[in-house]
Amino acid sequence: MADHPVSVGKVQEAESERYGKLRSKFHERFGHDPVFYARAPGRVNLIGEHIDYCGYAVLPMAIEQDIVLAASPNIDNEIVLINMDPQYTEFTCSVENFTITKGDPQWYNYALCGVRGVMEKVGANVVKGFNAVVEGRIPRSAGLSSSSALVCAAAITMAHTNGWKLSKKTLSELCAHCERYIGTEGGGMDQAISFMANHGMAKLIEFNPLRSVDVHLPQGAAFVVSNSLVEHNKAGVSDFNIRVTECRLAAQVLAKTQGLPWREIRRLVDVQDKLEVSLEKMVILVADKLHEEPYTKEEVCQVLEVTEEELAATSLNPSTQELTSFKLFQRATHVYSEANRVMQFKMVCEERRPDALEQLGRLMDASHASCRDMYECSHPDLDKLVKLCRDAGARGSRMTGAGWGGCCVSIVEASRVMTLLTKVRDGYYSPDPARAPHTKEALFGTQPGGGAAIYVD
Ligand code: ADP
Ligand code: NG1
Ligand code: MG
Repeated sequence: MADHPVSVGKVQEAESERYGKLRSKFHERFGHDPVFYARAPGRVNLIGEHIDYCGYAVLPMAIEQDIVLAASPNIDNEIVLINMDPQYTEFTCSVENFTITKGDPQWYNYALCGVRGVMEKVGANVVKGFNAVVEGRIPRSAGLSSSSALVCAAAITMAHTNGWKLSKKTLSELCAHCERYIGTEGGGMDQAISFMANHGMAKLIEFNPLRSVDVHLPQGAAFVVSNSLVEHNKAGVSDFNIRVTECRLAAQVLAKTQGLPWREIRRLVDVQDKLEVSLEKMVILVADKLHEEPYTKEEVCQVLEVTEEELAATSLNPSTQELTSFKLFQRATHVYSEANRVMQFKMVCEERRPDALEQLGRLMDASHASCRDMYECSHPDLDKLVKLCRDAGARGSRMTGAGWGGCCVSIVEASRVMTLLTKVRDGYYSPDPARAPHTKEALFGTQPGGGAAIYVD
């Protein structure tokens, strides 16, 4: 499946009203109907947070909410992007000559990342541009991957415009690579699930080489997403890249303590691969070799026997050059223990044990605690929401996505979804006039959805 190109099908009956509105908007702006629609879904990560960029497997599922581009090739060699949401201004550039400014998370830059990624992959000299109307239904900056959905939808728009047939695997890899042009050093989970998702199935996504395995969730399990409504724009602030850097330094310092050639080590998985020991042993090794006190830059340089200039070149990224303090023990403990929880989650799903929901819930709770305490990527409102979901009957609850705000995902018996939704609505949204109007988009039950596709009328 992963090696197939994205499917091309007819606009589905249930979607005809939404696509009809997109068609009208397109017609109004460009004077003719769109030729096709490119759709890419968001995702909810069930478990495996902040470990994809350390080389470890993650376990997300696609959600129904998506980004759709209504598009047609144009003859002006331009990319013209308009958005159904008036807060996003129209953007036009030449397809042959455009720049993406790092650290400038203007909405159209995400689309340009996808366009650039496909062009680089194909390396064609003559390319066609496109006109597009964009409509997104994924809550933004909330950990459900609206950014990657936009990158992926734009990438397949560019590929379809030019008749380039690329496999889902190639698209996943190139989109993971090109979304980094926005300045964040993400790991590739979001783009992979957006392309590789199948209806009704979560996926274990593994990296190097990229591959995905279906995970059948237990009968009667349902998932509820609730948005804390605290927005965290990942490309606009440096928390995310700071964590990526801390993980790289933790891997290099740990490698040095083990007499490994640390300059060859980029990710925490590299240390485990070289030592050939279990994840449990890696957690013990971290506790033994790294200290809880944050490392200063001087100490890291001392351990690695490098100057600050060398450290900047080998281990830091542009947004972390000025950092002076690094929590290596905490970040590495989170990553190795979280990677272990992902494998346990998959095993519980495969074993089909009668207490599967309870076990999965426990793993999700432990994941949240680790994100909150060791990785420090939660937010007080998100912690409140996670607790509320647990008290409202969830078997387990955790923050999902990059964090520092955004959504929480809960596992619950399908028969208890309504009760959970009601209690969370009454406890988190209704009492707060700023939250109440957003309840409908912020709080919803979800099932695993399908992956990116092209549609025609
Ligand atoms: P997440 O991927 O968790 O939703 P990010 O901070 O990575 O959060 O990306 C959010 C950014 O993606 C927004 O600030 C915006 O630039 C872009 N984006 C998301 N949805 C849309 C949309 N419907 N239209 C335009 N831009 C969007
Ligand atoms: P979100 O929450 O969608 O911004 C980010 C990264 C993922 C992963 C998660 C944390 C990108 C595009 N996405 O997702 O790769 O690291 O955080 O698990 O950078
Ligand atoms: Mg994102």
